[in-house]
Amino acid sequence: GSHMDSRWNALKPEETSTTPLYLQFSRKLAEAIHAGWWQADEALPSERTFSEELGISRVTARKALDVLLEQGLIRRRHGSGTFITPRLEQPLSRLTSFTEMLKMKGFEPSSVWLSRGIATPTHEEVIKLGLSPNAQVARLKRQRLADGVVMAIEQSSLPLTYLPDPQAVGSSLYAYLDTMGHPIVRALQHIRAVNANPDIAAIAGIKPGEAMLLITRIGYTADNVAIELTDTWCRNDYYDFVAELRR
Ligand code: 16G
Repeated sequence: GSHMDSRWNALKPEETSTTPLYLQFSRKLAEAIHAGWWQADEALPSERTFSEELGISRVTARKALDVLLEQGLIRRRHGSGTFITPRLEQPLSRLTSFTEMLKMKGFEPSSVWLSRGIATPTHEEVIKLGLSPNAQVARLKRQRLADGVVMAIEQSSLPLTYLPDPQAVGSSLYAYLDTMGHPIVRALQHIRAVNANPDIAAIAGIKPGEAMLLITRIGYTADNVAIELTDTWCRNDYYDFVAELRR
């Protein structure tokens, strides 16, 4: 389209730069995506178009696109090209699990376990879960992925009495608690902005110090027992939290 014409120039690698061409191009393209040149789910120009318009080889174009695929900014779909990854719009007024939310939005959820086991609770866990002295917790830490891209890092703690076998949790904590007869039916959530510390940044695939939203959820059973304390570090480039307000 004509709006692209003026944009090709902005994507052209600089001849004087010593940075490899594919890196220059992938950085410029990432900036363009962040600047909103394309809509969510819109197809990017093809490798061939990039190569012809920018005077770079197809190998260079492909390598640059591979960098963005790796970062999750774009996705490849059914061999029909690359598309801008849409942001996940998560309603704030509904209680859902990651697995339920992602499926509802048409993403394929998955997790990578970083650790899960039995731990001595921190002071915060004792207070927020109302634990008795000497009580232990099941602690689960995982990467949460949408279509293979890390969206969030999550650490959950539950009283060991409610989750005696942390290893038994499958892909969904909420589904597991449902089957165990302790569904979470209500939750209290706090949301705040944080700068990713080096540990979280490394496993979230972002730079240390980058902005993230940290959501702390306390989940309650129907008997009003707090059995879940979860910290979710959400990548700010993938999440939009949405609430409808009325008056
Ligand atoms: C969501 C919840 C988290 C809960 C998890 C269960 C937010 C911010 N956090 O990620 O508190 O533990 O879902 O998901 O929404 P699962 O059933 O897929 O394991």
